[in-house]
Amino acid sequence: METIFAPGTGAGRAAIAVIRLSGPAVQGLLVALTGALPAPRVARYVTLREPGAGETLDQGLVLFFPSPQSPTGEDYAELHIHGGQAVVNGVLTTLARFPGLRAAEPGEFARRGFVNGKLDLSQAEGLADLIDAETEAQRRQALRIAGGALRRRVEGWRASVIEACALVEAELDFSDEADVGGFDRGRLHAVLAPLCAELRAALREAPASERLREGFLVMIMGPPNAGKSTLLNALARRDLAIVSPTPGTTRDMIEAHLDHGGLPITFADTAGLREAADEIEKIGVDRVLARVETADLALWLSAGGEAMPDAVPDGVETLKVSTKADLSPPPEGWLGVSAANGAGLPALLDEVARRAKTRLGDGGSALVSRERHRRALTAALAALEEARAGEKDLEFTAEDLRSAARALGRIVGAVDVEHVLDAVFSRFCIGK
Ligand SMILES: Nc1nc2c(ncn2[C@@H]2O[C@H](COP(=O)(O)OP(=O)(O)OP(=O)(O)O)[C@@H](O)[C@H]2O)c(=O)[nH]1
Ligand SMILES: [Mg+2]
Repeated sequence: METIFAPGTGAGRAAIAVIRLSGPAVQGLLVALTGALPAPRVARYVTLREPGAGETLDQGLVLFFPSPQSPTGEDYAELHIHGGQAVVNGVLTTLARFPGLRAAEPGEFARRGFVNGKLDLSQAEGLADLIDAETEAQRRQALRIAGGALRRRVEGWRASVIEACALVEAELDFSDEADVGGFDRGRLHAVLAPLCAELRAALREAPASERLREGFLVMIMGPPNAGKSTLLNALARRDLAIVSPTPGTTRDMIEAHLDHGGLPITFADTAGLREAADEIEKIGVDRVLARVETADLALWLSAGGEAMPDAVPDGVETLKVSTKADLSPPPEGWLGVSAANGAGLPALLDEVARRAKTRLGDGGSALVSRERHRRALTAALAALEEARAGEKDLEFTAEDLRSAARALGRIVGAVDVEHVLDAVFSRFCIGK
């Protein structure tokens, strides 16, 4: 096993940087760098010297966690050094020259922790989300999952499936063929019915939790010159999009990510909808129409009460917003806003937030926050429903139950396999 190292802190100017190390060469390296092996789990202030040459690299704290009580389960150390780019580079260069050491791949520390049973796959994913969390509700959800909330539920479900499987397999093992028809399906049903209900309930919450990870997407749409870009800038309180009296100014989608009361809301400014004047504008308009299908809400902006064109797909939730309220009052049924004097903006934000909250929840009870989890749960539920229906021979029922257990095992990484692990851990940042 090679020993890996990577900065655990981000690049750029900072007071301190933390370099993480994990693997069998850690002890030898610490002696070579600092002159002695520090006591486990006690911070020690040391001078780091280049092994051999003896040149001083930096002074800082060193922490040593012997295997197996470490984040990776291996011998593990952290060097807390000065955060200057040259200091960090100097230490990294020295580490790379040390025999048996190499730079870590993205997610490799977490992966070693997973392999050594320090955390399961769902917790590793929760940790990755925690690092990416931008708002309070996202943080709450990620922390629950990193803390093992999903793992505990999935393990409970898996235990019930295995119990049901044992019932069926005992029947298959100990009865002769003729008796099998007499198997008491009632007991099986008693285990499976509540289990299916729980899986169904967890799946019902999945769309909200997945949306919370990704954010609530609001498309700002309308005819050219309606004031879409001006509204985006006013909401973001920054000059993100170009504003001009020329119709057809915006072509690309421009997004602003807002944290509104802990909810992640993305507003996207778009090209004005009309018969496009040129090829580039047409591409812009096509993109809007394609993207709006995945949006949670469309704001239809117009200064003169123009209706939404038929080209906009049905089924998209919309809110009619009358712009430039400083110039003329909104028509009946429209929410009036003025980016010029700020009128109506708080009401608009409140209305968007109200809808976002309904759609996203607050992360407090969420479990199934990823498509990977949702697919596995859906597969498990389908297999359990088959088993519960009891229309097939017991051999098939046993196979259905085994396949449900496998599907659940995939969520926590108890079964399967390298390609899932590669996919999950490669999306982590380096040093995680
Ligand atoms: N009086 C007034 N003028 C506004 C308001 N909002 C936007 N405008 C003006 O309307 C014009 C068009 O604004 P934009 O925000 O560029 O409009 P748009 O909908 O993004 O236009 P396209 O990108 O061309 O589709 C600009 O001259 C803005 O200054 C408002 O609330 N009040
Ligand atoms: Mg614009």
